[in-house]
Amino acid sequence: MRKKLLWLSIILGICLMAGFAQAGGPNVAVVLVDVQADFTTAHKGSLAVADSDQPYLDKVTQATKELRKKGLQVFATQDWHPKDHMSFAANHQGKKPFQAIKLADGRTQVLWPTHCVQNSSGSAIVIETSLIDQVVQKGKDPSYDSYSGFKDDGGKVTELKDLLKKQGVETIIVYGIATDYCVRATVVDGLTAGFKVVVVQDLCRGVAPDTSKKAWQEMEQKGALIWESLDPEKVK
Ligand code: VGL
Ligand code: ZN
Repeated sequence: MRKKLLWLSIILGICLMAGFAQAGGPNVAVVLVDVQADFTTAHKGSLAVADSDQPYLDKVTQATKELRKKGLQVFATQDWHPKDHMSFAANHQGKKPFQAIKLADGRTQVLWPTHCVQNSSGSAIVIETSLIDQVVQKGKDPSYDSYSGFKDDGGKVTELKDLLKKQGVETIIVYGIATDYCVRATVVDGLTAGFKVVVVQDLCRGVAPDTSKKAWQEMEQKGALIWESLDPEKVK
């Protein structure tokens, strides 16, 4: 009798350990970052990042379908700027896109081409919207940029953390655009908020190789798990 109990606990232990190596169950959700027309070459976006062609979008769609099949909820962030947003170079006399400026409070702000203007075609999410359970919009305040899906640079939070916590989510699987800006910031804030974070490398695209490389290092160093590609088998 004792021996049976011992074997049972050993088997249970092995199952638990195998479980820890995976991400899965109802406590796992997808956070899809800014897969929007303006960030993709597929849609001739104003701020299109490299390799964001239709095959990339198809790969994101396929991965998202597989994760939904596993029962995961899909949350999508959407960059959603007013026309007079401070991150647009066009709103700063004599400044050019991709130039960095110093703000009055000493922070650095990269200026961008006008992108993801609220209700414009460029702001549209470009994978089937039926794959998405909830959209979280960000960057709505003209005075602050918001790379993170969780909060803007002024510290104002979005509803993302509460939505995830309310669903009992403990682990988020993150992918999208751009690796070095919105993916990086969302991953870092997700970790700070106490989520276990997995980032899927080949489902992300970055603005520039050097900043993307740094972003991967930072995300890993801060505790994110980097998966080179999505293996649905690793997700229960
Ligand atoms: C993003 C630059 C400006 C992003 C958003 O989605 O990474 N990058 N706004
Ligand atoms: Zn933006």
